[in-house]
Amino acid sequence: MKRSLVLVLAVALAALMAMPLFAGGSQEAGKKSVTIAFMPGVADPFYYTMEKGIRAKAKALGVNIVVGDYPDSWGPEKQVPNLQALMAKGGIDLLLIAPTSNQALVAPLKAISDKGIPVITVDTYLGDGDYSKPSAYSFPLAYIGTDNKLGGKQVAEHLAKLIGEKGKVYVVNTNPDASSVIDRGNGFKEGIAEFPNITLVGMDYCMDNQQKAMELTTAALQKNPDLAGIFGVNVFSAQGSAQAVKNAGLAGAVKIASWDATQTLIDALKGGDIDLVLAQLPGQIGSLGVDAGYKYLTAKTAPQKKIIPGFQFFTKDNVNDPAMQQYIYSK
Ligand code: T6T
Repeated sequence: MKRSLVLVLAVALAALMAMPLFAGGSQEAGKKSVTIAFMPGVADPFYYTMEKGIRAKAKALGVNIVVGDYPDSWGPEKQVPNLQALMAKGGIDLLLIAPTSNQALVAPLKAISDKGIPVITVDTYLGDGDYSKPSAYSFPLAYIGTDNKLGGKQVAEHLAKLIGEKGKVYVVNTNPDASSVIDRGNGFKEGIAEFPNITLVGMDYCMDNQQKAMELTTAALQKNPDLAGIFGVNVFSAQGSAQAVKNAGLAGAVKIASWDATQTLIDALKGGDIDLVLAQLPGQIGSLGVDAGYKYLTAKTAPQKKIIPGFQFFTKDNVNDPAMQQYIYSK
């Protein structure tokens, strides 16, 4: 080979090495820089903890993260404008979102997906959550979240034991179109149906408002003075129902099963005001979301359509165990 040709090749190679794809910096050689957006459902400790998991995984992988403004109440009317403001920032390669309605978020998310930005739903899903069959809502790459139906069923079994497998129970749900809480309610109904001496006297919707949850529970207690147990399906419904039971002077007498391991609910469990807390794994859900998104963007590896992390139960017997403390949501 002529010396001049060798020189040209050497210069070309040096130029190639200087290109961003091959550059060192914060990215490992050969890895593309990607940006993943996160749109939470509402401002609460569950999603704050999920964001922590997202950020930790992103740091490990060298992924950029942008987070939408946390809606101050639950529902598409608050979430969709925040989502649109988030996407308007531009430069987003993939979206992680907890849709606050299994119907109303289909069109806004389809529009994002159609623009070439893949969507993964975390915590909640669209439609019936089966993204593997053709449908108007099957475009997300995956659903990553708790098996809420299984959790609801197990909560029913725990609550049944707590009330001696007999008496009246009542459920404070949040919204009739959010997949997570629909499944919790259905799982609970299924679980409680296994106990012939237990009657489910009602399931009401507080629209994820703690004050409303308190009022609904107060009314249920007035209607059913012999109520034996209550299931509060998430942070605000459980905190509101615990407040109502306490105000009625029935703390400890009416058993309360709750969902979501906020510090407030853990303290209520320690104080004897409630009896059971189901802890989801929001940090893990977030971390798995980033991992799946990153692999899809950088290696075109499609994630499984459903990725289901587990959950844990806090009871008065294990609430102080050192090994359980990691499951308490942060902030
Ligand atoms: O229970 C979580 C979440 O799983 C649900 O979808 C909505 O409510 C929470 O964020 C708790 O407030």
